[in-house]
Amino acid sequence: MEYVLYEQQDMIGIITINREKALNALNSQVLDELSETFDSVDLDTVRCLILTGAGEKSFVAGADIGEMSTLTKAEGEAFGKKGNDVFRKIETFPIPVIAAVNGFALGGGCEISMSCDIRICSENAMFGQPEVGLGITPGFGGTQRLARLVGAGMAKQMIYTARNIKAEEACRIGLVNEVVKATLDEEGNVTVSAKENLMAEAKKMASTIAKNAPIAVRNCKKAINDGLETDMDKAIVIEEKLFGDCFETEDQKAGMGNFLEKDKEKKLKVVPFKNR
Ligand code: DAK
Repeated sequence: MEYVLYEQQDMIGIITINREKALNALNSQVLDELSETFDSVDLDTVRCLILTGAGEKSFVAGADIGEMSTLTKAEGEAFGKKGNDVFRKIETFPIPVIAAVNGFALGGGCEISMSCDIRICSENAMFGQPEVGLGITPGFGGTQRLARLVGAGMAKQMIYTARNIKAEEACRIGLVNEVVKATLDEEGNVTVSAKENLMAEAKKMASTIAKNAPIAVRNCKKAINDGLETDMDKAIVIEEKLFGDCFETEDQKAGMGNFLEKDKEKKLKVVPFKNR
């Protein structure tokens, strides 16, 4: 693939949008390649994904403005559908996806990060929905997911003003969970870049998730996502069903069995969780 890289490290898959010259802006080809990459993830061996952008400067600087500028209404709609299909694929992907936001996350960049389960970012990250300045509305779910994540008031302020916010503010309003800094020596020189530390942190989080029971983790993702789309009475039924689904699995038997084991050694033994 030209614009998307994929590598698997143990039980973690790392997807990198690799169009650094255009600050990893999303054109149709990037969206197609992303879709294919997600489709090809080996769900028997991968338990958590990390999505990031190539380089130190930008995660994704939005949809490709050059490509969009000449679209007709029909083509704009088709482009919007392509993006929305990919973003929804990420959101409903069976295993968790962590966005490691390494710089600009503007427009479609902010939106793709919001379709991931968890966002952590480097200290130079910048988030925003600049669309109204370009004469359009956020079209890859921004009006919906931002309001759900940070509340309607804050989402409206960000979208109506088209103002970009820095990493610390994004963390304060709950758009990202954590801001990762560069490591400096005593003279203040960078010894490890923020991007490197960000990827190390993302991998640490991903491997913690990967060590837990995969069926339970998947069911938690589905329960949270599906539950948020409905009222509490229906949401509780969704939870009950997915809770029940965990029983009689090898993971549940081994997880609870080890805890109940009288032998202290066995009790603390890592459970050999299975993907079934
Ligand atoms: N698209 C295309 N190219 C981009 C780009 C983008 N979004 N952002 C940056 N680039 C390119 C620049 O054109 C430049 O290319 P060259 O001139 O070197 O060929 C290269 O990346 C480096 O950018 P700059 O020279 O501008 O770098 P600076 O450090 O000076 O500035 C910046 C960085 C991120 C502040 C600036 O590049 C910038 O403001 N970029 C645009 C950010 C933006 O407005 N993004 C939101 C795009 S709107 C839809 C669904 C969704 C959407 C639309 C429709 N439908 C349902 C139909 C989504 C819309 C968006 O995302």
